[in-house]
Amino acid sequence: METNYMTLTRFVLTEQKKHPEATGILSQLLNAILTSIKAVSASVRRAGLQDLFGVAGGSNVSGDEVKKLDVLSNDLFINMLKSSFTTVLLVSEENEKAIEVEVENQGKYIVCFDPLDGSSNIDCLVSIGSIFGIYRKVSDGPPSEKDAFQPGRNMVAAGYALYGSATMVVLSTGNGVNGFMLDPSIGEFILTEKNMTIKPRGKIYSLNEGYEQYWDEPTKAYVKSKKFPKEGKPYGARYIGSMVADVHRTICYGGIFMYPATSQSPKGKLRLLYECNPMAFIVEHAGGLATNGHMPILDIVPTAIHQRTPIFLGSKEDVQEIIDIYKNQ
Ligand code: P6P
Repeated sequence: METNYMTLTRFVLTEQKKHPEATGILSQLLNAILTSIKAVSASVRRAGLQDLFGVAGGSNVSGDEVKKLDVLSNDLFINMLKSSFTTVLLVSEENEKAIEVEVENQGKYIVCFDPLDGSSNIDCLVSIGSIFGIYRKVSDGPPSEKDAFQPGRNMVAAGYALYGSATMVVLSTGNGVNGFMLDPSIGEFILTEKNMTIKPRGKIYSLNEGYEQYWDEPTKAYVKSKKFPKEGKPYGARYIGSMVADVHRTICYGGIFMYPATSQSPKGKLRLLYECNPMAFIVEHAGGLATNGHMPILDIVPTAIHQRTPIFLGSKEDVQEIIDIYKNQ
């Protein structure tokens, strides 16, 4: 039996000790997020037995059907974040408006999150996930959604939970990327993937091929070059249709994940604040790149909390290729 666990909590506290000015509030906030993730994980794993599948009725701002697990996950994140006394504003995919935390509960952090991403995959047991990004409030006075209009590069931390064959949290507080596997026997996330890095080039491209007729020209040219390379073997194609699973595979194996602009969705489908920014933060800190084709995702200044962006992320050399195609178009 292990007697010296490197739990996520201990890891974050150890990191915090390196910064004398740290107040420990971020650790308190991350613990609230971890508690939400543990509860979501438990619910995801018993959904079928507890009749949590199925449509809860209504739809969220993305127009997706809202499933019971979505609602439960969103309530968990909101309640745990508000009651951690560390947050002042919350932006959730499930809530049309930003949530201003009650004055008596306010702290200094803003959290943008997708409590359960990939929900269309819930009923067929494909891996789904939670995604979050954390900022400091930089303005004076009462909070408003404008406090969330910060470029992703301002984030102090970002992470995702993957509810797959195991439950894993991948986290960056700005100093590398680390992976923690949930050990259900002790209810703790244990460090299992230290200093995760993306190889400079992979052999996999990932996007929804069904929309080929709608892709913009750079995406068409890039994908064609992966299928019919001038030399060497073609890349393999992998697409799960659950962003957290597709991005996690890209970090682990290398290659590129894409959700480009299409004629049907000129801004792409994925949301900047709580899907693309956190994933871009993690991928960059793992040595990869994340772009909208023209500029780094993390440099985009938001103007709306649910705005979408095209995204290409993954291995540096793979992503640079499509950046160059956009540059030369
Ligand atoms: P499409 C899932 O609904 C999601 O929001 C992301 O997790 C995923 O990457 C994307 O949409 C899949 O979209 O259009 O390929 O089904």
